[in-house]
Amino acid sequence: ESQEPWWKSAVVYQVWPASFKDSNGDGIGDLNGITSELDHIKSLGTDVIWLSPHYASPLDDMGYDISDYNAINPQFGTMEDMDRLLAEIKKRDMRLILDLVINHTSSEHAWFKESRSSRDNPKRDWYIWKDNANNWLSFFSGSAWSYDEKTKQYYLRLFAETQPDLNWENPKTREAIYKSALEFWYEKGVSGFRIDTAGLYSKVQTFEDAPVTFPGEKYQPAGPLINSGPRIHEFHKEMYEKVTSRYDAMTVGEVGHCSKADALKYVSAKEKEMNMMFLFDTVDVGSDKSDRFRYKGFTLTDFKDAIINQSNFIFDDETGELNDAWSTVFIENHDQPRCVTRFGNTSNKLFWSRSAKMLALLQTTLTGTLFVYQGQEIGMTNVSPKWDISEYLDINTINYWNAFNETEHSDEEKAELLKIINLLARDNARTPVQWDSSENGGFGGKPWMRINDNYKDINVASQKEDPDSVLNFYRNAIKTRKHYSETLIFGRFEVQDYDNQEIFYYTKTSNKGQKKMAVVLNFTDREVEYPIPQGKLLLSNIANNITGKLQPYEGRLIEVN
Ligand code: ISL
Ligand code: CA
Repeated sequence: ESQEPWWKSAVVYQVWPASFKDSNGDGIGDLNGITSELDHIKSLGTDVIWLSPHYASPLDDMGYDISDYNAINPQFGTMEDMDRLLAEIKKRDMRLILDLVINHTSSEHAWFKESRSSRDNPKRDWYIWKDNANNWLSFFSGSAWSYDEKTKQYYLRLFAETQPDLNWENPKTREAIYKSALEFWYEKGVSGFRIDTAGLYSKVQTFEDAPVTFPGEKYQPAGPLINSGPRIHEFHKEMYEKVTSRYDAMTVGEVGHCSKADALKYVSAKEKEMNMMFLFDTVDVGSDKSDRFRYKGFTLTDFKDAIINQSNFIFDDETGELNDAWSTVFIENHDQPRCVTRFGNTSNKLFWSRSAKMLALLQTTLTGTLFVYQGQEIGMTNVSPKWDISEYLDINTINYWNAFNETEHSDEEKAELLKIINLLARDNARTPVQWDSSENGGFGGKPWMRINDNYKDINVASQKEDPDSVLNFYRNAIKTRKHYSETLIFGRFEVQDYDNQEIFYYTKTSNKGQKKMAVVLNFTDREVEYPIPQGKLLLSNIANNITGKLQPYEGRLIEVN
């Protein structure tokens, strides 16, 4: 669509640097490794690369704990490497967006070191210091407050102990954030940001206890006391007005959960805050919103609801026409398990390949800006359930497991939690990308995190030239998406046969009324008889042998007119 901004039809590929590719053999992915694989990224149909944090950091939360916004983590490379990466991205007609982590810094950041040095330090108020802690639960288990011996006060840290929350109430703090975290990089030529924890900056200033969500627990999710708080839209408007509006930028905020009305406050164009946001309806399906490891499972209708919620706020309730807001399409990122394990079937090679492609068909036919996470394009899977808990390295997983073990549990309860961890832990997305079948999967030196055991079967090299591979299916599906953009990227989305627990059937209709398409996906491991809409088959994950029945995990895109 020529009148639409470029970022609406863009395909974004997310790179998580520590595990993408290691160019110097130290076992840690790096910027030069990314530069060396830009042709692979481009070959997918990528327009934008989103780079997860590359900044100086102790890596307690793998870079989401930044100690200097204007320096590169030496383990990932140098500023020259960054300049070269950016130049090579532009050479290939792609753009780069960075991660904007501004709810908190690392406790190693100079601002926090000053802030904690004395109660009357000019930067004391740049963070949130109190004489008493309340009952707020950290996203990484336990209390959200840490006691500082030296000045005898508590500081708020919604994530790890080493991730103190910045005080957005102080205008000087906000100015400093805009200058060092945003302007510096815009001036270098990046095209925007993925805004980390974009809903958390405005805390209810009474700092009162949160109501009980989890009975019997000492700490409780702070919920609306920290999410989309009283001044959140004022802060985003200011950031937009003072910085973002001066650039041709793409911004995508990580918001998580919110109502349709609240969603529009963030992403309606006239609000001038951000372009689009990530909602977690799909990735949190089956889990408690405040604790993913409290997992109950879900039905296909729950899954359909989740997909609906992630985009319905961009359509006018009455006319069905697009309004001035925009949404995202994603099913994986660095905080999520692998979609083929979670929503597909990895029990045998045929089901693995077909269900990975079925999920690709789902993703490439939904309305919004499409995001693909590294390794998703080759159907990388969760780690083996046989992995010992000590192989998991993510602070989120480790803290949760330790907190759980502070109280007595039966062997059964322990085994149950380990199963859920294996299904849902962030570690699943963080194993090294599987480039080929050589030692360490072609990633580089002995990786900092154990590579997935299946790298000999699932890797880029073996899929590159195979026309039936998951990788080539993604490439084709993205081509199809761009070719029929009016319908697939911008079209109206309507779920049909909502109550069906085996088949996910929806239609996409161009707002200009020219094309109507049907997508039919069999989410079961069985052959299913189904009245498949008639029309021209545009894409399918079964090369031949198309019949009147749907094969296990079969998916079809049909032009119905
Ligand atoms: O993954 C989660 C814990 O199970 C989420 O609660 C996650 O922490 C939340 O979505 C915020 O995520 C972002 O900020 C975190 C960082 O750890 C995540 O990697 C990042 O995506 C703190 O910066
Ligand atoms: Ca390296």
